[in-house]
Amino acid sequence: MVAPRPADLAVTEVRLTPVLIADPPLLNTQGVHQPYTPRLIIELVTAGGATGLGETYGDTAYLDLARPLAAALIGRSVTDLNGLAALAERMRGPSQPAGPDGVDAAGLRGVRTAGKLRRSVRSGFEVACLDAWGHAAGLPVHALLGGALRERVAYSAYLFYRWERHPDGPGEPDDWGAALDPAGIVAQARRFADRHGFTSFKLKGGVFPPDQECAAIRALAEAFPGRPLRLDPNGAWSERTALQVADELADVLEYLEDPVSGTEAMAHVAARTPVPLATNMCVTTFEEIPEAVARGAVRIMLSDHHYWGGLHATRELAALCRTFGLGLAMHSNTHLGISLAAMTHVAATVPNLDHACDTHYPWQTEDVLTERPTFRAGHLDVGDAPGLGVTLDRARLAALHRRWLADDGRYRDRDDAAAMRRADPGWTTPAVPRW
Ligand code: GKR
Ligand code: MG
Repeated sequence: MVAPRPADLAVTEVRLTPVLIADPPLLNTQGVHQPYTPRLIIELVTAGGATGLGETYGDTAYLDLARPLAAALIGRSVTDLNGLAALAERMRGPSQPAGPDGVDAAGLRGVRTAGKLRRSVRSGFEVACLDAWGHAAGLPVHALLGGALRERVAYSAYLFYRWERHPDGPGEPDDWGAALDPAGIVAQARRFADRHGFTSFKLKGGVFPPDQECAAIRALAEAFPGRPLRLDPNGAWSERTALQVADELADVLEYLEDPVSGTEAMAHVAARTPVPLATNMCVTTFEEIPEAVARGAVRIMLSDHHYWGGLHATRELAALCRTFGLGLAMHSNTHLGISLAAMTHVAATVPNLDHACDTHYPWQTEDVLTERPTFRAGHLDVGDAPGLGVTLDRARLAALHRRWLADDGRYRDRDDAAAMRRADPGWTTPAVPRW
């Protein structure tokens, strides 16, 4: 293959397509997933005719930032990722907060700040640039990141308490049934293991009183002896409760994820238990790392390339984790196959990927790709196809975009508490700590 000429790598067109994708009624401490959730699909075209795909959050605040960034990208090279980062830092969207705007009720992603919004949008464009560059050069994205260190990436089953049906309209029904007790969670885990070969399991907690969630973890430990288990209540517990749970489950937990809210509380718990603590909530920016390290608040960082700013930022985070002796794995939110491919490529290049990555993907029955990524024995193959190695299904994209267009605004901004109020009109987002 002839190397692309620099002029061929200039962006000539950017298409932004917001979509609504089906989501099951998964429970978390803030409420329940709505029947549909927004994502943004980004397509780039270069002067040489290469195309690139990216994906990020699709809520209004992200779209408002993506539009000016898309316009500003025209004429720039897909290789200019540092320039993209600088450009994104200068962007302002109409609904973008000027500073910290409190806890992100939609995504349990820690505090949503203007900077984190910008980085989440930038990450979608960075992935699209890398995909286009890879197509132009005939190289996989992992090669553009320095090369894959492994041929496959391990993922863990992401177990959720869930209802059988949405309280908020029919959505797209599935055949998983309800899972509201230890037996239901074990049945769900078995199905994940049978279907995808997962051998480690994460339970989303913070939904029921902690003794019930401990019983579910115990039941998993009996059903899958010796398998790595994680419990993540999204900061819903007091320090006292967190220590009780850590004590109770110390022999079976791989780690406890965000048992309490905030770096200070995490540090207090970390100092009093041998169970490792992981986070995707109290440390979600580079600025938050020094305090967390100084206080010994976390042992494992759960990166999310969306809000850390992309695949290069994920590698920078990995380097800091190596420096400070912290473990690294990956967090996920509801996402499609483009983001899963991006996670897999970057994960393949990180030397210190110490734990299986999270993914919501098996819960997603819809995608915008012609072919869904397939888990084998709980892993995804990294592959050497150019770019991300995925192909857009235009008909599916158009159908999911039509759903977004037809929406009256109810689902365009994820709101788990609003969905919960359909079942329980008196529901308010619980104060922290909840237990
Ligand atoms: O989708 O309900 C959910 C999760 O709670 C998600 O929003 C979190 O961001 O999975 C995430 C986590 O690990 O905290
Ligand atoms: Mg988490």
